[in-house]
Amino acid sequence: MTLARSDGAGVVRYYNVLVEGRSFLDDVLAGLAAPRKAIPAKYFYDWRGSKLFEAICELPEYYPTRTEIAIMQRHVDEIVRVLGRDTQLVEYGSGASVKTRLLIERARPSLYVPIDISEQQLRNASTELAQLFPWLNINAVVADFTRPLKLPEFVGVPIRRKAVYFPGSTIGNFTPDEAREFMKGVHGLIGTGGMLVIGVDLKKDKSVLDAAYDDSRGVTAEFNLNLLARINRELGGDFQVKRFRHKAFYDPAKGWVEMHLESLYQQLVHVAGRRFEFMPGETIHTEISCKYTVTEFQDLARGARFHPEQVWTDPANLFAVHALMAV
Ligand code: AVI
Repeated sequence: MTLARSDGAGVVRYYNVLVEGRSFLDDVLAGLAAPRKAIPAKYFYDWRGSKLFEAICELPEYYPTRTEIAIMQRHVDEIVRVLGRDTQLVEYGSGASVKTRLLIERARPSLYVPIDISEQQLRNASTELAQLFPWLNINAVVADFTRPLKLPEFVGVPIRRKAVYFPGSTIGNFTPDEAREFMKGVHGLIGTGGMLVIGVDLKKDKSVLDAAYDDSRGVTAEFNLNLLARINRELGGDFQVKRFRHKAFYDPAKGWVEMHLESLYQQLVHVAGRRFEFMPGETIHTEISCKYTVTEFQDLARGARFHPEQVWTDPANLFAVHALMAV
């Protein structure tokens, strides 16, 4: 555990509970060797990928971010009423976002625990929050929340209830089965009586979803293709990025958006001394983004022993924020 304080700001305690598991290299080599090539979406977020994702959130076609913010702004007092006071508020994601600030300002948690895999992002966001809210106790945890997680024991603050805030519809980047398992993990973390406030993108017209994931300015394409550039930078790969194209579409039967990187030619690529062949039209599957109706998500939550307490949506029914209680 390390401590940091900057002038006029609160103290931030940092913990690192990253467990050595499969590395970026392991996952890329295994993913490219598979009969249907795939690389986990969590590897989008190097420094450049995170900047591109911020740019996606500002795009006219990418409605989720601004819609979720509007829901939070309109309903924050009701959300805080459901959460209660003196909570230990855990956030999946390093969160110095508008949504997080709003929730912290109104809920005034006894302890705020942001969790992120990127230590740099966690430090930047926590420093910013400590300056904004000098009264706030921050225990920041470096961890991979896509894997089972056990938090360190935090001491010295009165906690009436544990709550998790998981905004951004990041839950959609898991398959429904993975999402249920993940939520069981959250249940274990907060215990019976704990609350989960989670942003979930709603099912909607295919044309809206196709545009949201294949925007006219090509920012999402750049975000997806940056994965190949990252492999070149960090793993000594020799992808010729221009020989691939971004492909994204909503599959109504599956209820999710799929993103792929499609090879435009027959070509050979090397990563860390291994050789991979691509046929024209062959793809690397890079992401799914599941969309749920309110009832579908509530059913999924029940499967992880969560009781739906309340749900807030926007007038156009684009996005939902669910409050769920662990039972
Ligand atoms: C982070 N996640 C919720 C985004 C999504 O909408 O699934 C990632 C993203 N991929 C393309 N655009 C945005």
